[in-house]
Amino acid sequence: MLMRKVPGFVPASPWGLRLPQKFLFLLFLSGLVTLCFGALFLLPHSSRLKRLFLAPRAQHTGLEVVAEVEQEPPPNPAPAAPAPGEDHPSSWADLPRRKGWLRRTRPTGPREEATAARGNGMTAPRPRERSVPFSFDFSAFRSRLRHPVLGTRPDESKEPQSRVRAQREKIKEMMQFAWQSYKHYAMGKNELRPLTKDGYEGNMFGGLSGATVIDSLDTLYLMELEEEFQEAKAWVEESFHLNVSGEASLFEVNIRYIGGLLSAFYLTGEEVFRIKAIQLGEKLLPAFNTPTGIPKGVVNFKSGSNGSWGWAMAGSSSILAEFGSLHLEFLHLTELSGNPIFTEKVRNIRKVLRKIDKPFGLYPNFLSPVSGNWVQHHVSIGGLGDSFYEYLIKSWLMSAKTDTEAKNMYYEALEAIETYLLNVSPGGLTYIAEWRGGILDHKMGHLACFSGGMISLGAEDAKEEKRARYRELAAQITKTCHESYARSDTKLGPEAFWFNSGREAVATQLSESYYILRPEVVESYMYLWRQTHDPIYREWGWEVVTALEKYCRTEAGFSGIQDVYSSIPNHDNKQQSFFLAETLKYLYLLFSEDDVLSLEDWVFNTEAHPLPVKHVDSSSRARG
Ligand code: DMJ
Repeated sequence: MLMRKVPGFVPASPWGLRLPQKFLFLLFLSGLVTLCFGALFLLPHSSRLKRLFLAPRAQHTGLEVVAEVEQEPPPNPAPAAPAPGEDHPSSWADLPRRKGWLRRTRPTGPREEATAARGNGMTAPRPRERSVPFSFDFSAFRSRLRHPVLGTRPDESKEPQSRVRAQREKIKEMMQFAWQSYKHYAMGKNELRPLTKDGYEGNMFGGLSGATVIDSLDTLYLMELEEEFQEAKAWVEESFHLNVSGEASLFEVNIRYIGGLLSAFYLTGEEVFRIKAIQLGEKLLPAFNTPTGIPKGVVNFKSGSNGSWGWAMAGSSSILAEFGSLHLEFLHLTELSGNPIFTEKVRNIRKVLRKIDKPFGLYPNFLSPVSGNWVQHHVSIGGLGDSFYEYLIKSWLMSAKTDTEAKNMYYEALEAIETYLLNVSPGGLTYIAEWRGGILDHKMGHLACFSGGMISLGAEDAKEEKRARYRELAAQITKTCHESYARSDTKLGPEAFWFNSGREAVATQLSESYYILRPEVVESYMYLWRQTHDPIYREWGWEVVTALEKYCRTEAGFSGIQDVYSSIPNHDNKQQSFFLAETLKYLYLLFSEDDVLSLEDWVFNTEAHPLPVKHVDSSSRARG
């Protein structure tokens, strides 16, 4: 309709509305718009609309680790309550809370990360918080190291071609061969099968792949195998996926994957390793959902449920060596993520173990995660118990000698072991037996041979009157383990050896006569060498190198053997990932200077992945 201009009338709008009508219409319109936008935020399931209307956040392919900062921290932020007996209040986990920080990790990438963050006890975002990227100050960390990571290397052109250098080069060549064989035939699989020339996944890793890649990273770095290191790193960047859905061993994933990634990060500062370690750490958290907080041994990556090994006391128990070997890695996960949850989990394990009655001061191997009671009184410093003791002394060392709770637990346990398990055979060999409710099994497993190194490592901080005793004990146990090698035809040691009926340090049945490329004996040689510089340890180490070359090297990699007492090797067709992580690394270090991965700066996790000591003193020289 055409509106004509009529005198005396207030002009109407082009649509023929008068001013009051126009005002009312605009009021109605703006109300409508407000209502629509409000609905975007208030109605459920509005996330799709939000994505349409709101500016997208930066896209990340991985997990962005964020710290949520309280803009107005409470006036007196309460310090974290120390665990009973804990007298190191400035431990790592306290730090975030003392500063009034609440931190969490926020998944922003693929579905795998979203799944990882669910059900792990992390707190929801709080109002008045903003997100900032959590960053770890890598250069400050490096400046606190007391020694260059790879030592003060002499000018090689001036260094004479020494025997020890040639020995080191030989071990490097073995690593290169082991890696290249794996890469050629099994890249991305967990382990290489050198006889069938293919890969093997196993059933311990919940569908994760590339155990050998992750386990090899730091050894390749240490040996300066630059090209091989880059191959391994590229695989982690491109092909190491965490969206897996199998059942995994908490222990194995922790020591191999998380340990390997943490070390790779601390050695290189490459973010990919830090991010993946944290993501994987989060995937393990459901294992701790038990009445006591003692984790179960198995975690289902898909459902987030947990379980115990069927063989562990009819599925009712968690295993000492498994739940007792998380402390080092979990403290570093907190350090690198800012998320205190990792430290809280392992601190709780400590608390349970501290409180519980220990028969004669000993720690049995099986504990119920439901009741928190021991399930059976089997004590061993070998399989099922071993790395629990190792992590006590290493927690003390890694804390720059502030974690006195760990120190006390370690020396108390060692006293009990000395009193009840230690024996000397009629032939004069010192060994640590196994204890079954008071009855001794006079045997040692290959796994127990790490204890020579551990006791040597801890000798210095023992009570004055015990130091010499522990040094001697470490040397004697290591000598016994050497005997188990020397008494075989291959000069490699069996899986278990006995001290019975006049036969000493030998396996008594074929089922215990195999050698699967394990590291524990050379591990002890390395620690004893660093402590004593007695050339015998290098001699013994070289015997192992020679035997490995002769009996375990095949056309396509190294393999375990089924009977160390047969000089015609029957290979088991498996190049274990710990051979690259541990055996070759410890051998290489045995023939290196003491300041290469110096024990003043690093502790090795139970898979030989170096983790840095938490130096608080920043006055030391900055080194790289
Ligand atoms: C490795 O995975 C670790 O050393 C673990 O603590 C025990 N078993 C193997 C090596 O033998």
